[in-house]
Amino acid sequence: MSNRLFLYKFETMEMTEITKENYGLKESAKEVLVNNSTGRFTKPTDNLYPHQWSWDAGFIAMGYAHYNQAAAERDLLHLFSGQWDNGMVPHIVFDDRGFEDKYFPGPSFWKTENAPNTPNSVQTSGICQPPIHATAVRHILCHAQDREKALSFADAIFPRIAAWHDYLYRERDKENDGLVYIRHPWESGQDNSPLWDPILNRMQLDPKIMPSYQRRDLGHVDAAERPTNLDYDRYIYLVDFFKKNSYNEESIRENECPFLVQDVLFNTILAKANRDIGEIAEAIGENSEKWFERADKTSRAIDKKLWCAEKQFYVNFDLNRGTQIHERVLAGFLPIYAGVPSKERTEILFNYLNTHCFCHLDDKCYAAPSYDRSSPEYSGSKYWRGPIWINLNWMLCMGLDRYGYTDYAERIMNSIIQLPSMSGFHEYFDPDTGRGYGSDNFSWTASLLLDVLYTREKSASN
Ligand code: 9WN
Repeated sequence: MSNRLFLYKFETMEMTEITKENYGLKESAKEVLVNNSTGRFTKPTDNLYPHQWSWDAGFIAMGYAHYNQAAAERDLLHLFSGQWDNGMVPHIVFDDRGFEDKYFPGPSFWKTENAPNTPNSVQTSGICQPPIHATAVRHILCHAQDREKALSFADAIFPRIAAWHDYLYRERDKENDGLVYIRHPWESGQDNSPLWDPILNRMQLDPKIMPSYQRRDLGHVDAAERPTNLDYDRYIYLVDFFKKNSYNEESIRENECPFLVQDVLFNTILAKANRDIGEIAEAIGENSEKWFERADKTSRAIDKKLWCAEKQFYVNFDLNRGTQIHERVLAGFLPIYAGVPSKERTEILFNYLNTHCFCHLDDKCYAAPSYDRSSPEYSGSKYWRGPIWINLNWMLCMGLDRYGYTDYAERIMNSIIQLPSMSGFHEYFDPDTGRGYGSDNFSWTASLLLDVLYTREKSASN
């Protein structure tokens, strides 16, 4: 059956047929999570990513929240066991088996144990990822099978999430403008996005000071679907630079870190997470005011400093240059996920989203690609430079729904269900053919699909 026909079939199926078909899909999605679970946490996938990643853990918990609350709580607690004394939640908490032959850079390259602030018994990386965790905890509270248990879990994890957000505002918002910075493309979660090209291209690396290293990712996935070697050199140079600065935020800044960016998506996720931790605070009888104030401050700053009047789009800000970075990536729409823009501004964004540059409803397209298709640098198979990512589309869907673009949100939800059922639980998908790329059996593809299926079922039965 051709992809287009499958899409048509899906859209015209009766609810009962969808439910029947979904049963098998749900079981397959759960199986992906079972197979990726180590018993202590759920890894993103086998081989390519054998450790625990920070924002993955949040997205994975969103699916578990509906049927396996214990696993959702266990995963988040495991992630926070790697939290640093200064509050930072590292982007990787390493499996203690090391797996240096599977993943690079592993613990022996990061050597964070030599830095102050790091946990004693857990090995971690020395950078972070978008703070989706409060949102995941709120999700657990909303869908809890055991409400009492969820409340005591929220109570236990609340101070840790509070310390995490405090870290971001204390260490990463040096201009006190409500926007926190990231200092490595990996911190954005969108590693080789065209967003970073102008900065990475400025980095002239001296081969004499480059550490030698061996990539492991290319042993698992085709090089054409991964970042280039030049990208990797820059990623590794930055890690080495942080290590030489003992992972001390002040000296990283003072020694002229070449990469300091106020990123739209990171700050959007933070704004939403502040609102969510505020709601968690209310549920457990803590003061919520500070969190709602921070949510407002960051939202206002995104809307002001990261809005480009000329392009009519949200864009990143390069702190080293003091200029905006004008790239048309899907993340530029996502402030709608945190309720940042006005209705008028959202209409402008929607009119651009609903074109062939991203995904036009009349095109019967799949979900929205990560990069404007009309850009010369666009590629449907190259990681964060075009393919559909399920997590970005899941956030887009929440945002569209929030502003009343329900037909479009529905279309995206259908694709979140359809793409894995058609092509497997891949890491990313070609926007034109729906073909899966990157690793297979990818956890957040499975867990966010589960979230969509369970949410639909609940709303159908209400
Ligand atoms: C580097 C685990 C992670 C995701 C990121 C994705 C990819 C790592 C890598 O995999 O990044 O952190 O080695 O390529 O870009 O979003 O969290 O799934």
